[in-house]
Amino acid sequence: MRRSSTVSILSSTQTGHPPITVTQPHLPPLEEFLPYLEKIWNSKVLTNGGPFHKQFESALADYLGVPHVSLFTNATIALVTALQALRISGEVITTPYSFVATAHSLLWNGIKPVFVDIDPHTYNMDPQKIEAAITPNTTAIMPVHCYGRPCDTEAIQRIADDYNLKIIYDAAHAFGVQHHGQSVLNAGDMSILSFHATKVFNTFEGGAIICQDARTKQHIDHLKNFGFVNEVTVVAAGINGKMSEFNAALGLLQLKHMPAVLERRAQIDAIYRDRLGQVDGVEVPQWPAHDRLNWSYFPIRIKPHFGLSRDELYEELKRLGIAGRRYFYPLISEFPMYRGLPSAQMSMLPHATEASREVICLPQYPGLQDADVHRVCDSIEAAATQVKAMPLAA
Ligand code: T4K
Repeated sequence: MRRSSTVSILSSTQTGHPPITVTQPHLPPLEEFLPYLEKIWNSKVLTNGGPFHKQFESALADYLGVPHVSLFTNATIALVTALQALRISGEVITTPYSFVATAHSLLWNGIKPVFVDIDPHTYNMDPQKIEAAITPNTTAIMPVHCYGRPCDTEAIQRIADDYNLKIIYDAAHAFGVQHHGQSVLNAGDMSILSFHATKVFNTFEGGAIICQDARTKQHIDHLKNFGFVNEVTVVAAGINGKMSEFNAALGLLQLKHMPAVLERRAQIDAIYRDRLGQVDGVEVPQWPAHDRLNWSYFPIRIKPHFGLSRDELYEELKRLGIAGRRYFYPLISEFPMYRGLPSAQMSMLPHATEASREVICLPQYPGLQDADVHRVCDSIEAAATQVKAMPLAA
């Protein structure tokens, strides 16, 4: 039985607190970046594989523990290019519980996405659902390490080996994540990172493809530069996916700040977990103990006995000046360009559908103060307490 109305608490202007956004980019002190800018201004090398691009590529490979990195202008163009590099066609098995760029990269290559359901606890593609979705047209699997939590890479690799399929991981959320002691970015044939402003590690806009051999990297590097090999030779119908010197210089500097950024994110995660783990009807994420995570998101699940629906809580927090985000609602499979696909039917995707109706990601970024985190927790607790004190509707 439902309560008679939703709670109505004070708005953020009434509470006198500044609004809290779901995320905020980490930026190094401006004075630390100025010497990098001076070098760019003096050299006038702005793009096309300049010195910062080279340095950042190599520093990033070391930092991440991967053999080869190709920098890109963003993750979406990197996903599109990775599919080109591996000459993927036909059908690709993927998840509906992600940002639209995952599936859009398939459509941009004329590939048919085939959605399979997620594991309700990890939010990642359920490997047990993959085999049944394979047809003679299947050429690859595109899983997502959702919220930075590693997929079951071993199970996915076994299936790919059995059916001779490629694996391209959308690792947009998985910067720096380690699975069983090594970079999760080394799983599969390629992994794609995003350095967008809203990500754990940002270069304003940016992205990268991680691959395992030098020849493949060279091919990717040709593809991201229109297919040019030299001044007069074009070997493929490539695209312009290059990262500029500005973004590469910023990335180089941002790497130095990553230990502090990750430490702060872990602290915020611990406060949320401690406080909200006690709230009836709220499920906090159970991160795997054997993996090193990046605490990129804090997704909580609002169960029916919380008293408010996820959307009611989302609106209530918004009124209080706290921006949670419903990543990932709607599902990719609900958008008009996908919903006609047989694999997009909700009855085939019960766990993804339920998660998209119950999950809200709470503010999580290194600039968030402890008091802000407690304010978010207080607001969630107060909403639950107040709604439970209300009379039941007849
Ligand atoms: N694959 C996956 C699994 C992805 O999640 C993404 C991107 C991609 C691929 C594609 O990567 P890129 O091609 O973008 O490299 C954001 C991002 O735009 C998007 O990059 C991200 N996933 C997605 C999950 O989230 P919104 O709609 O949340 O962005 P927005 O503009 O509403 O920003 C959220 C909050 O962040 C703002 O309220 C304030 C703060 N913010 C944002 C920006 C852009 C800032 O403080 N400064 C900023 O510059 O999409």
